[in-house]
Amino acid sequence: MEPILSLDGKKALIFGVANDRSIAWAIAQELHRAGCAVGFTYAGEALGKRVTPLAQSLNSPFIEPCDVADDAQIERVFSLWKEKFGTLDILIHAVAFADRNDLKEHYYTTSRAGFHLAMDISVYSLVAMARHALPLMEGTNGSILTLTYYGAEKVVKRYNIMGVAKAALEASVRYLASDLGPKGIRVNGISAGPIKTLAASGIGDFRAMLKHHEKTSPLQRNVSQEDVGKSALFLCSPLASGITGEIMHVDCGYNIMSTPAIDETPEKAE
Ligand code: NAD
Ligand code: 0WE
Repeated sequence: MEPILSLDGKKALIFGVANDRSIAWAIAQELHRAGCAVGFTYAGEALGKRVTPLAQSLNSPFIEPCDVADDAQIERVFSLWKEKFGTLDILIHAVAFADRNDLKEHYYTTSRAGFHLAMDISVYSLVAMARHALPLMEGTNGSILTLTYYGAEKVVKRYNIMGVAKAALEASVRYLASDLGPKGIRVNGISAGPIKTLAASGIGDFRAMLKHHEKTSPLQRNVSQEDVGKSALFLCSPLASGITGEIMHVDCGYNIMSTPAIDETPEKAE
């Protein structure tokens, strides 16, 4: 009997691996485990040293630099991919960036340059990638997936411009899903709970935030990269053939809760 989920013969291109704690790396491992060939891009030479051995451990046939702020670099990556493989089945967008100084204090202090930077790297990059992926994905039942966060929906202290960028990213998922649906391409997002990755390093009080999530979430724990990786595999697979334009929470249920009833929270068994 056929396995319920196989991506044998499929090809994925993954943006956003920085190291082995990256959410994109967990997604890559799940896709690879399902039989999918996985290609990678990385943000600069410094990261190339980290990403190359990881990619090689999954026998990756494609490892290229790409700063998503640069149209020419995006163009180059997709044209190399086209030469090498002709088609693309799965595109993973796990890229976000804002000026560190804009992730402190208040939203109203965001400069025009800081606003543009966050929107450019964290939102426009998905639009540009989708446009370049379109001719490679037509007729493949392709799937595009991005990563978002609860700060798009509700105010999360200090997330500031990134919350506004993620709101625009989530709206972009819906507009892209509408544009690309007639070509058979699905576009979705995963709204992940907080995870200690490079992008979460140096964020004040991140440990307190993880504690709060653990106490408040119905599942009484934090999400892992693997939780997100498995849900990403589902959304990119034929099991999700009827799902597009969707933002799926992978957050142990945190987003459904209102004020935490601290006194009623059962102590977690240690
Ligand atoms: P990470 O630091 O491992 O990944 C972020 C990636 O963005 C890095 O690989 C970095 O190189 C890349 N990047 C930044 N600027 C770039 C540029 N100009 N060009 C190309 N790449 C660039 O951290 P992560 O937590 O795995 O983040 C992946 C995604 O998940 C992000 O979109 C993030 O917003 C989202 N997310 C993270 C969390 C969390 O708590 N860690 C929660 C929800 C959503
Ligand atoms: O999307 C993110 C992180 C995005 C991010 C992180 C950094 C740190 C380093 C974007 N740009 C930068 N720029 C840097 O120079 N997350 C969902 C993780 C995160 O970041 C927060 C959070 C959470 C959760 C920032 C403030 C409050 C909560």
